[in-house]
Amino acid sequence: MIRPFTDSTASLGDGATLARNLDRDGYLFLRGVIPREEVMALRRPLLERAAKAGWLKSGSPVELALADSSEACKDPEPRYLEHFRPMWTMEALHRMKHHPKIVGLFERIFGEAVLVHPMFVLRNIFPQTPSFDFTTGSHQDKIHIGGGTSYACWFSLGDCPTSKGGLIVAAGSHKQGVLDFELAPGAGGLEVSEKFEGRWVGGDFKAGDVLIFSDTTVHKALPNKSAELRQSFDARYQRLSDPVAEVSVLPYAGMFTWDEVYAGWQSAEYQYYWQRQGANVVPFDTRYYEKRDAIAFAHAARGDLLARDTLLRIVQRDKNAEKRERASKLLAELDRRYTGKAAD
Ligand SMILES: O=C(O)CCC(=O)C(=O)O
Repeated sequence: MIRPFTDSTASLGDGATLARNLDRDGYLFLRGVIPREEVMALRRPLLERAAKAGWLKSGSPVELALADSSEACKDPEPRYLEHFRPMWTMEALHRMKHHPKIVGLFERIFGEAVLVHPMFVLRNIFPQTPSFDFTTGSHQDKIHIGGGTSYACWFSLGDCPTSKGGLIVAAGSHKQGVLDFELAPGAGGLEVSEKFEGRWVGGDFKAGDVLIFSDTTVHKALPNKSAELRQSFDARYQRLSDPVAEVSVLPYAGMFTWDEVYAGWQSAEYQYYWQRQGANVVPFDTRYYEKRDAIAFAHAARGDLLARDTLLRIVQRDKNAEKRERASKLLAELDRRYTGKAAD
């Protein structure tokens, strides 16, 4: 059962209450933080890109975001990343991270200067079908983000009723540190072992509503049971005085350099801004990824397809050449076994 979010909108201007609620519950649900028209203005070019990628039903109005399920794909598949790439470099999307309403909110909560993580995620989640499911499993961001304590700001690019697969959180789950996890098929590829029955809270999002949660808050998505592509945005924020892991100041998944990202931008205001701010960049703590990868290698050795996305991530992103090669071989074996083809 999912209980409704505790709505903290009435305390939007009161940093002390927001900080107290965030510490108590591990999340804040806030209505109308970003003006609706600004979210909708950002949604339009992203949907146009999705249409160009063939992800939307041809002939249907772009603003309806009706997905073409025969084109369903997901991160980190190469055919997803090919179209994701020009989306992620969009200047307007990066500018949104710095929205004064979001940064102001964190300034009030922290009572000090905020670091906006340069790295953020744009999600394009196709509807769940019998042959496709990319529902994000329950996880904690700390594993992927490292560094000091950071907080996610998640919002949907457009309205997102629960049927369209919005995010839900396990209230109070942030107090137990990093929890044990297993591999999972959804975004992020992991799932915490504890079920948190009776602790889940959620609700419908209107464009402009945001969900804030800490890097140890367990959260997951609901399945996208609508006919639409669910596009959403999640960026991270922390105290400027806290350390930030290198992975959070690099572009998405090592896909490009910042100079490549910035190539078509009009303004330099949000380019390399964390360097001017003097962010305290530290190495990424790889211990959780080492554990994830060991689990994936064991699954792959048993011929379990669940390992595939993690193997792909290792091949695309791991710094260790030997590990990349091992993952690449196992990937090819899995693909031969299940499709009769080599990995794409
Ligand atoms: O949007 C999703 O499905 C996943 C989002 C998420 O896990 C996050 O923002 O950390």
